[in-house]
Amino acid sequence: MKNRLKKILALLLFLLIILPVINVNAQDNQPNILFIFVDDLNTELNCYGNKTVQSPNIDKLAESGTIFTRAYCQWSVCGPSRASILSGQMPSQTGIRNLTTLIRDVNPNIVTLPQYFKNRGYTTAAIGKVFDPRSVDSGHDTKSWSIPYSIKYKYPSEYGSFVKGQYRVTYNTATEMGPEGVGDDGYIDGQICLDALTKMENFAGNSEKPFFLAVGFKKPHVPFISPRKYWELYNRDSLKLEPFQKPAANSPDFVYFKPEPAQYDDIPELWTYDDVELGDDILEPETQRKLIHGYYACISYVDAQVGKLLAKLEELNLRENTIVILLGDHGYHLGDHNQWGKHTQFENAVNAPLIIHSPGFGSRRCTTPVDFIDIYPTLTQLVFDDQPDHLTGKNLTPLLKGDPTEFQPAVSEYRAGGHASYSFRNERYRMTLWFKTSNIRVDKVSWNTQTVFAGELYDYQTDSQETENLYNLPSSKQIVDELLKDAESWWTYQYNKIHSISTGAVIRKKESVPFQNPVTDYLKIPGHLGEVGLRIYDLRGNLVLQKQNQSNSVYVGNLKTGQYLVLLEWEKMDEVFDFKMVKI
Ligand SMILES: [Ca+2]
Repeated sequence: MKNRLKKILALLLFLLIILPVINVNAQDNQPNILFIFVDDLNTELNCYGNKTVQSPNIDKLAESGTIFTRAYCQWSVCGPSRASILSGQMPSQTGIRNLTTLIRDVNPNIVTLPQYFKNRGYTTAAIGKVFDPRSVDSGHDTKSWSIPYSIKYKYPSEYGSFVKGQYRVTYNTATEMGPEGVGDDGYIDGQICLDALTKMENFAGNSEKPFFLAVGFKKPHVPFISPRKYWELYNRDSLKLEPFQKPAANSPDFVYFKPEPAQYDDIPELWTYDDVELGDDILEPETQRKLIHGYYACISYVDAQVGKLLAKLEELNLRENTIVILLGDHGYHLGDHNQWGKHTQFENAVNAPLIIHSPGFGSRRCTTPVDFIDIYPTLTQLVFDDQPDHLTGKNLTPLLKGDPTEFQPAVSEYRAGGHASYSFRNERYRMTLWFKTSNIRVDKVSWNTQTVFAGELYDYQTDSQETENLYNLPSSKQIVDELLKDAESWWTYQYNKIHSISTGAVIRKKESVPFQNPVTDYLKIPGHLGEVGLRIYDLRGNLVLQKQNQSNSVYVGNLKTGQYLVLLEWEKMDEVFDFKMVKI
């Protein structure tokens, strides 16, 4: 009897050890994954309704799959958004809320989406910008890829001196139309595409393993430079400008961001962080049209590369066994609210394209708000019928099938002005909450409305341009209360889930800032910090100076003699440092 029990136990143990291995090596015609990331691509695509933009290849992909019109990133900046998408977790959970923290420094045991597929026998490879390189090791998160990452490209020698440094003729301009005769392969995205085509051919020739190929195109990220022929698709004079170019009425001023193209020599500095007030001016219409023209040309350039990838799938007879996903990493403002760039919680910064083509699922248009963290559990569901426990997103396969499904609002995080922010988007409204400090985060504290510092509410049914913040109006109370209930339910789910998941040792770097006291004309900031956000308040709590600073001293000579509170926030830190300054 004892022996029999031993044998059964041994068999069970054997099965426990062997079964996962068998499962891992299962080769029952699992689909390939082609994961296409497009940097800073917003929904200004033909298939999303902008009939001026020429995006025929992305449109064709959209026609063959599900196009999500309300898909939202979880943080409207490359690094945090990509880390969140590729780990299936909110930025507060990944620990990537800036552009300097390495994901495995704070989350060593994380299993990324490509790593999940690699662990189950897939060949995984990344080309171009998949993770933000500032969030991962030099191998582009080495653990994620079965094929080592490389970014060395050879540009055609006949392009001559043009191909140097930035692959452009002029230096530090926001836009550039390529010279005559320079083709797609004269720019990085053309090279990325060629690399992808070669890899696809290699994968097809070695067909015993399915592949997960992530291709990250770098345009339409600034600067807007692309081959000439894509510029020639557009008539600049007829390009439409954003109709609403002011801050929303009753919105806090810290929710806006310095326009991104202002870093280039050909774009005037209309507003800076030196003023507390927002810039009153908007860019000249010709400058706006130049930027929009450049952005559209870059979209068409990337679209052409997407077309080559899809044509290669057809040619290799892989189309019917490959799930194709195309997405932006966040949206992009093209002048609305006098914003050019991302870094906000407004619709145009957090809404981005998401198209999923899964063979056999047909084609449809989905208006349900979804999160980018839903992509990971959707892919694991589609391929392995699995919902890994460490993920906090939703499985979207019911939406791919067209089944009516009720979801909670989509949620985007952000941080500005020293305030953590969560924005909740349902089919009609967006409610954005700004909390008292940057430490009020879903991974740290349980839900408490007492910690809300400021709120925004936009009703897209009556105000698609977000011209007026309705949050504090008495007439909004009922809808705000309803949205707060949804927010509480989402927060509580996330908080409990994050606290039930063991993610291994979490290392958080801490540094201290010495006191600066007293100060005459210049306030010194420790130089090693890199870029810091600095805000100075008087003792009545009025903001008197705000600056985004890359040097180690800030001019405070214009401030009156007296005592001030200084808040310093820098990329490495999730916390804000505060100290007193006495101006003498
Ligand atoms: Ca980006």
